[in-house]
Amino acid sequence: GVEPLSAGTFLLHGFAEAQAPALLEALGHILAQSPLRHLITPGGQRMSVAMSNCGPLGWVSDRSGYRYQASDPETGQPWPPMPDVLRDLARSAATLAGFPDFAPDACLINRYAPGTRLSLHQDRDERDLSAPIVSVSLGLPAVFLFGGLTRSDPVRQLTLYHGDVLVWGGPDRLRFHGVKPLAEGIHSLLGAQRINLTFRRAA
Ligand code: MD3
Ligand code: FE
Repeated sequence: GVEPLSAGTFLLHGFAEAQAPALLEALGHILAQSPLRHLITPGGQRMSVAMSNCGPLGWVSDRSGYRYQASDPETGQPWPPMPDVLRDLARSAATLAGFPDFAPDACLINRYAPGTRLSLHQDRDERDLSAPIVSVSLGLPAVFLFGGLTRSDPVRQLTLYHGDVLVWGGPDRLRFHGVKPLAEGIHSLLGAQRINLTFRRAA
């Protein structure tokens, strides 16, 4: 079912589970072209999450800032295309959550190994903040931090499991959020890691 967590946030528990093998097969091809890498923040820190992208635009960070761009800075080539199996999953989840017109042009791929964390942040590099973000969790469970519209607001914790899909939009689009350090474990399909896909309308 579609569980509303707040006015603009919907959890679709297990929605991606049946598709996981197909998603992982598609991801293998993407990551062979544009491998996972640890980006550098504008402040000079190496991110603990390893990232890549597919689709017309990809999110990158370096000493000069955060941005979306059409080419992979590691290869100089366009990001790999967004496979239909990924796009269709994101669109059907968005539709169930009340965003039938979602047309993602970027998919950020995040890889967490045990110990990897993502500190509290807002996603505000996208031009059109009226579009939702769709997030797909695969592999080991993670404790997700779900804050408010200012950094100091209280933070709720929510465990995201393999196959869970979250849709964020409307009044929740600019909430602060993050991920606690990933606990050790072995997942039957992914081994000792969690992969999160976030589908965005960047341009
Ligand atoms: C809430 N990723 O890639 S996904 C990110 O699990 C990111 O890898 C996390 O935060 C992860 O930027 C969390 C859930 C998520 C994504 C975007 C959001 C929650 C969000 C944007 C606004 C509010
Ligand atoms: Fe984020």
